[in-house]
Amino acid sequence: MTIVASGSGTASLRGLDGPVVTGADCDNFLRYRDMLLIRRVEETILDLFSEGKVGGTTHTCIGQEANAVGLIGQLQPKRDYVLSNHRNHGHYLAFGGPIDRLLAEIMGYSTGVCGGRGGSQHIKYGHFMSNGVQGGIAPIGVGLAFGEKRAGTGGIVVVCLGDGTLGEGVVYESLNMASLWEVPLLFLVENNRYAQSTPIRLGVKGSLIGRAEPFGIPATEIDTTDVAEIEPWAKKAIRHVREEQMPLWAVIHTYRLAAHSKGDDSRDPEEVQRFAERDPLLVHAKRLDDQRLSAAEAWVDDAVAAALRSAAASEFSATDNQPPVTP
Ligand SMILES: Cc1ncc(C[n+]2csc(CCOP(=O)(O)OP(=O)(O)O)c2C)c(N)n1
Ligand SMILES: [Mg+2]
Repeated sequence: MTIVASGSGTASLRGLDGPVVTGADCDNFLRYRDMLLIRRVEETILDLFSEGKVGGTTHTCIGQEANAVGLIGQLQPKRDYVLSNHRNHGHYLAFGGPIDRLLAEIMGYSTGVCGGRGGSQHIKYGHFMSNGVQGGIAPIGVGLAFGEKRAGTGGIVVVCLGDGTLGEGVVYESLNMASLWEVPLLFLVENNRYAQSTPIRLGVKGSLIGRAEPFGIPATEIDTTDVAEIEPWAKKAIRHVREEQMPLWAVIHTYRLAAHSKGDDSRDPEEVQRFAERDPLLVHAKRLDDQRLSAAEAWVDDAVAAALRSAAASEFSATDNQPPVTP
């Protein structure tokens, strides 16, 4: 295996300055590297939060990285669209968003992806958008997918929802319109079994996968944190939406290993520990030898440190009234 690492602050998982890896374990190496990068970026964000450098709040996807890499990582950033929610950093990074401009955004700098005005939850970069209002992105996704279908681009739209968002009526209005208009929209439901501090048994009644059936929308589900299982399942789901140009409801049963946002965790520590054994990084690391694991760690540390340097060097904050830097 050959690895060429780079320390550019503008690195992204879709960028040209990632490590060039050849050899039989290339795919496994890249999956691991990408998940590790998401983990380290979010740990950095939590550190920045503790240092008082983050305005507002932030939500990490620690424990759910396999969903971002396994599904969002299979999309085409120039053709497809991702509409994410409050827990969006992993989706953004897996879709190719630059690391430094995410960190700058979260710190309120004008060099952030939204000029420092969106913060952690409201991100726009290329074909990626996120919205902190639960379910707020679902109808936008329907309209976007309708437009793509009419334009004949072959692009698809992914709308990311949490289990706790299944109580929002707008999700069902969106399912109805998506089915009526036959749009290429993949509803990705990440069931991490909690909505803030409310366990799913107290917030969601009935079948998760069965919720699309009354609208005539096919559904698929997977219960795993293994990126090597999610990826082929996701490729099939994406292919279905792209080829049929029709909606699909796709549920991943997963677990959030960190707090809902920062420090607000009332879950049973024994339960968290049990799921920590299914940490996607631990699960996938078993497929790589020590040399490859160290190479991934080194590249990720380098990339995150460079991105942080680049973000921190930003001269202006949003309050300086600088125009946003557009992607
Ligand atoms: C319409 C609306 N109501 C309430 C909130 C506050 N809120 C933010 S995240 C969250 C829980 C969301 O749970 P879930 O959909 O399961 O996503 P997860 O946080 O588990 O990823 C709540 C209640 C919000 N952002 N939007
Ligand atoms: Mg949830």
